[in-house]
Amino acid sequence: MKNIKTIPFAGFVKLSEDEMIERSQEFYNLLNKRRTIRQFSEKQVPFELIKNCIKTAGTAPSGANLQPWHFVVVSNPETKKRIREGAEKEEREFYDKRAPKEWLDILEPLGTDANKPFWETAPYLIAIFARRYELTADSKQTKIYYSQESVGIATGLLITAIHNAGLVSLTHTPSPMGFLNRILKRPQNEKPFLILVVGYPAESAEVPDIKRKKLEEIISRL
Ligand code: IYR
Repeated sequence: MKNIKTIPFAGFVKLSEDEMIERSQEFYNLLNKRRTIRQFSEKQVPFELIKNCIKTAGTAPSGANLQPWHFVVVSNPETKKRIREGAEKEEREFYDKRAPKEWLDILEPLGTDANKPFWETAPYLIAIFARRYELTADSKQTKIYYSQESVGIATGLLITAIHNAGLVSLTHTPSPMGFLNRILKRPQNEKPFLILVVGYPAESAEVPDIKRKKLEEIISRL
C-alpha cells in the first residue's frame, strides 16, 4: 500500500459462526419475501423513512469512491403527472412499435402494458441518476469509471432498505428516459438509471405467479 492517510477500521463486529449462519439465513428469509409490486395504495409514507433508505443506498461502494449517484424524490402530484405523461408516451411507442416480438413474448407472463396508474397513486417516485462524467472548469469532460455498476449497487441497497423498512417498490425503466432530465432539472452529465416507485401495496395487489431460479442454477463451486 502507498503511504496514504488512513484511520482505524472500527466498524467490524465479531460474531460467532453460529450467529453468522443464523443471521445470513434470517436475512435471506426477509429478502426472499420481496416482490416487485405494480399496484400501489395512496397511503402516505413519512419522508424520514425514504431519507433513511437513501442514506443506506449512499453507503454503496463505488468506482474510485466517486459516488456517482443522485436520487430525486418526487411526491408532488403535478410532477408525478408530468413523469407519467412522459413515461406513458415512451411506453406506448415501446408496446405498439419499438419492442421486437421476442421481447413482448418474454414480458407476457408479467402482464405489463403501457398504462400505468401507479405513477400517480404511489406516494414516491425516486428517480435515480448516474453521473457519467465530470465537467472541469475549462469545460473538458473527465470520465467516471464504473458509473453504471456503482449506481446499480446503490440501487440494490435502496431496494433492500425499502423492503426492510416494510414498504414495496417497483424498478421501472421506461426507455428512453431523457425526459426525466428535463422534468427533474438534472444536468446533462447525469443519465437516468431507473425510477423506483415506492409505497404500500394496494389492498388488492396481486403478483405474477413466477419463480426464482433454484440455488443450483445460480451457483457453482470449484
Ligand atoms: N418498460 C416496459 C416493458 C418492460 C420491460 C422489462 I425488461 C420488464 O421487466 C417489464 C416491463 C414496462 O415497464 O411496461
